[in-house]
Amino acid sequence: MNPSAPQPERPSPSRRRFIKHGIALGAALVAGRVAPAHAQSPPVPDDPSRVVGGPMLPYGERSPFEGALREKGPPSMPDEWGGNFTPLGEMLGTITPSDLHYEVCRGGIPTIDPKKHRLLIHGMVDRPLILTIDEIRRLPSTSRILFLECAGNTRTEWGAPLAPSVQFTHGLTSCTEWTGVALSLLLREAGARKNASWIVAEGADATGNERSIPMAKAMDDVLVAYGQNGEALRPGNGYPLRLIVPGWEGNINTKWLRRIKVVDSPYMTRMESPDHTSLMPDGKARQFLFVMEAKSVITFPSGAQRLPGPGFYEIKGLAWSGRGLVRRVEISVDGGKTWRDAKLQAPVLRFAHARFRLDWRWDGREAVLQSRCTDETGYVQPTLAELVKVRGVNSIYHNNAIQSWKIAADGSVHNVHV
Ligand SMILES: Nc1nc2c(c(=O)[nH]1)N[C@H]1C(S)=C(S)[C@@H](COP(=O)(O)O)O[C@H]1N2
Ligand SMILES: [Mo]
Repeated sequence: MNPSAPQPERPSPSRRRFIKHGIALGAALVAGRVAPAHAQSPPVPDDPSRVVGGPMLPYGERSPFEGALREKGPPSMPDEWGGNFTPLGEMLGTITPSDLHYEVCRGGIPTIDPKKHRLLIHGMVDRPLILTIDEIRRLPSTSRILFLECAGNTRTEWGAPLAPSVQFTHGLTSCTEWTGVALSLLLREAGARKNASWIVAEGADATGNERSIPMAKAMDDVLVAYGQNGEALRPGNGYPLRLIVPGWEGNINTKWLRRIKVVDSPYMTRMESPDHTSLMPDGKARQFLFVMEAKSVITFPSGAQRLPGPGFYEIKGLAWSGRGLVRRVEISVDGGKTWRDAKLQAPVLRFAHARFRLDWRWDGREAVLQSRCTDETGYVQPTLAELVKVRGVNSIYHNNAIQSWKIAADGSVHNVHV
């Protein structure tokens, strides 16, 4: 379109949308009026089109103006709670860039030469296998976009609100495309025996991170992954080989995978006894929780962010379920009294982060924002009070409660429990 030509009177599709929703686009531009396109001239002083730019790089880097970083957590969070949290408040779509994927590396990040690395499959099998990375990559492979979530995600929030931002309340989940070989193919190749009912996976790092996995899941959709977002796994995420167990707690996704033993009972390893058990109010502990239940969180506006003033905002967030599809996300701006359906961005994928959005006009008064997710099984994300009623406050793991963000009159956003 010729920018100097008179603009047609008909409103643009986006303008029509705002009118339909009763929100004038002008209200969104809280910083002041913007001249129509035909009255603007290109900014001159910094115009990068007038100077020769830098070189093209063999391996890219982001703009020096971008600064989103993983972080290990504020001083209010004990160090041993571990983890390098994804800055969820700064993530834009559904895919987490590999370099910002959260990390939990309990024994540090090992340096593994893929030429020397082997995967051993043994135990109750007819043909024990020792495979190189090259041999695994030669096998029929598949790619899937899947979320990963540490069972300890949101563990700060059982009592008083502890974490200041969505990075630290929810940043132990990320979503990337994983590429690998179906574990079922390797188990068939090894000739896993009929009476074998579990496998035990072991990593090559200092912790080993041994975990028992029921054979039914191992034969269903587990991946032995070597790829992440189109290239090899990042070292912190398991290079050169890891398990990806769709929808199940992060810990069972053994990184730096070196051994799979086919067995007939769970091995009660340290990581599944006592760790990754949840202490219930009656003094008993739940074990082998596995599935990450439906959960959602508003990433904008969220804790530690600030709204510059009243006006239009798009509420944005992420929802996921370890039981498959997210069906519905509702949003409340009055602390849970009334709810409106958010738009779910297509395509919504099984076991992946779904991006939800809702147009909103902030009137400048105090507001409490919440999101509530329903998955394909009909399960509805609980309030914290509902969760605590059943689980008490000593569960540590698997806190999927509704998160509340309070917007103060000055536009500052705070983590609150209502
Ligand atoms: N070998 C090994 N596997 C491991 C871990 C580990 O420390 N060592 N951490 C586990 C935990 S607790 C989680 S939440 C996930 C995290 O995967 P990520 O670091 O790729 O996000 O890996 C799991 N697999
Ligand atoms: Mo974890």
